[in-house]
Amino acid sequence: MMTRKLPIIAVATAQGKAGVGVVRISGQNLQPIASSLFQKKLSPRQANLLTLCDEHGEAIDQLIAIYFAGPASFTGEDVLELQCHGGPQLLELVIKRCLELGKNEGLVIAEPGEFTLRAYLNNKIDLTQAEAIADLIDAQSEAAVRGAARSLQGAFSDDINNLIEEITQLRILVESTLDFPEEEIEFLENAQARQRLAAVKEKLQALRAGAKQGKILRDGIQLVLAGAPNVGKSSLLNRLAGEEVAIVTPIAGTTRDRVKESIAVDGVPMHIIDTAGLRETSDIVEAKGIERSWDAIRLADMVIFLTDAQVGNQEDALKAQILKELPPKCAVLEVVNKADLLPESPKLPSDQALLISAKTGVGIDRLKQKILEIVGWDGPQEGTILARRRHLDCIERAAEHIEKSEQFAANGNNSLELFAEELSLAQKHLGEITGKLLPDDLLGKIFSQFCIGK
Ligand SMILES: Nc1nc2c(ncn2[C@@H]2O[C@H](COP(=O)(O)OP(=O)(O)OP(=O)(O)O)[C@@H](O)[C@H]2O)c(=O)[nH]1
Ligand SMILES: [Mg+2]
Repeated sequence: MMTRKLPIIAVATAQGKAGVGVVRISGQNLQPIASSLFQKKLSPRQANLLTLCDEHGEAIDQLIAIYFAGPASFTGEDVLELQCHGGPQLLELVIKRCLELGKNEGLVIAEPGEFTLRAYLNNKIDLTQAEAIADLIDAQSEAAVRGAARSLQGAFSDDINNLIEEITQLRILVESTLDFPEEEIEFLENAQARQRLAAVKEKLQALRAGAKQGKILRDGIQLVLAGAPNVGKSSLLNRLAGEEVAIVTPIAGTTRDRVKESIAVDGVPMHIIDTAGLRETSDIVEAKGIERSWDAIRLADMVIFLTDAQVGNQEDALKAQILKELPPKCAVLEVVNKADLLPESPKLPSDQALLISAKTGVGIDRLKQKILEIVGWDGPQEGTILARRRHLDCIERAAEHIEKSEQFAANGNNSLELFAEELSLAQKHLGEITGKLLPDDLLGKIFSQFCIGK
């Protein structure tokens, strides 16, 4: 997929019925295909009302065709956009007819993300912008849309490129000094190398903080509700979701399978998983469910350990067991439920613990805010950019090399080569974000996550 040059075709609009459905073709020279489709040469950037006919000359659809001559197009190649009527069967016929008429030119169905991949390979967009297109389409909240749109406009790439440029300047300085060992220190002092390095470090930290927020906004939080049977996990899920998604009964062991529901709090997606109550059981079905509870706990970003206020703090063994299974960096929040059943507030198991009632809704808003606080969400902010784990990893690796380079810079003589080397490694990791220095296999992985037609 990575290097094929054949013209490609796909439906660009969503599956299902709609007023309009767009079929898109991209290739190095599409005039021959356009001519066989419509028996005329299409002028670029003009809306042409045309009829596409089958092999017997019967109309398949009347449509609007727009020809974008490369490189002034989305992919950088020639692009032919057919705005058809939006029926799934009709669009399939249009595609079939185009494939027949484009056979000589080698027209094939596009792979997922192939249009965007071509835009990237033809330098129309960089990798963060390509990712932003996927994120913009997947965005589930207004904040996520705005964050992805900012990335697509190039805000994130600009920050990265500015930082790379500053590191490059510093590298040039250090590497040119290497040729004059006797003047090393003085030269670097005069050029304020250390101050410049400190400035780079500061910007990198700001970038990391921003990317962390962006990642929360994009990926959201995997929140697992865990605890003994009957404490009210399913009731809490229903309360958070605002609808009856899980079955609630007074019988312990009601929930067998995981129940998932996503909500947005403050624009942040929360993917909540209600699990089977944890206990020893001889029931085979329940035991399977409990196994799944543990699986969910092992993949969580945060676990809400729910207890029943009437039972008191008798769940220490279970809590210890959960703490043992948690993935690194996963937080646990202790929440005591059924507050409505007690005449006064009970003593909570810890300072962080919260008291709620899934039944009456008391404490639920506080709980939502607490979850956001624990994952480090600073609230919707001007300029937040949607970011991915991949970006954060690259930024963190770059930061490590900048820290090392700082140490070498402080050592002065004899360390300058290492100083330069660390700078170059930091630069390499930043370059991976925008895709300037990215291995092909990783590129394939990123684009294969797109759907067809993008
Ligand atoms: N009074 C009161 N009852 C509650 C509250 N939350 C849940 N309950 C009741 O407690 C019982 C168990 O609730 P569930 O939500 O099914 O508990 P669970 O933790 O999902 O139980 P399992 O699925 O068996 O593990 C039901 O009768 C609920 O109505 C609450 O805040 N107050
Ligand atoms: Mg339940």
